[in-house]
Amino acid sequence: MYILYGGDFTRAPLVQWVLEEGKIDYELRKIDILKGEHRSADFLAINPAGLVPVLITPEGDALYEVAALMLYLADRHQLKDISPPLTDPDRGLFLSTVLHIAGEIQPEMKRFHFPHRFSLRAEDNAGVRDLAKSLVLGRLSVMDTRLAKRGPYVLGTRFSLADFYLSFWIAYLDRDYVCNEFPAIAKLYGLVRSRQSTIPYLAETERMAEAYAEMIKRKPGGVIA
Ligand SMILES: N[C@@H](CCC(=O)N[C@@H](CS)C(=O)NCC(=O)O)C(=O)O
Repeated sequence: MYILYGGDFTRAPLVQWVLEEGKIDYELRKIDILKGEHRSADFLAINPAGLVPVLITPEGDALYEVAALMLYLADRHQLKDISPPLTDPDRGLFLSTVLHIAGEIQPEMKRFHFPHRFSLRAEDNAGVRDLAKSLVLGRLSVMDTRLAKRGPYVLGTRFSLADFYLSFWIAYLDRDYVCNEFPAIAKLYGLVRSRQSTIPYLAETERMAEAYAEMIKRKPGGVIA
């Protein structure tokens, strides 16, 4: 049995969705990052990096990095419907996209949501946020061009967890703007949003994103220190 440490305003739903897709037994333990529970001694004993999500494997290893958790579960449980297996020709494009989201989009999303951590002066927060957003939009523009040629999903006609991963961050950025600017991404988002298994997750992510945007407006100096 797995244990997933997650909670509201985190990327843990990405892992939870993979667990559900695979009908894998797990227990969800909620960490309230708004209350700083990810910095409590109890949680730091589990993940000294103080980051959520964390997946405890049946063997007792504590794993983190959301992309690694999704790939690990998909490989270990052979979830071929959402992840091309090791020798599948689509594996390259799949990994390239998943790692691009992890390495190039997620860090900018961190700046977008926590601009105060990347600016020396409070008056620069808005600029850090805007710059992070424009860098993500640049990445999405490249993705949009590729999807327009070979879509509607990242792997053409084949849905995979890469599509859900991308949609999750679009929901957390500014989905109306993104969907207006980028028609191929809008099509992908619409398709993912209409899948039975992803509807509740994306609808909840949209609600979380809206709630977080409101909190940032009220606390521009940082929702979480
Ligand atoms: N690279 C890590 C980053 C994890 C991460 O930043 N998680 C957020 C929640 S989505 C977090 O723990 N934030 C608390 C903080 O940064 O203080 C991953 O992708 O899993």
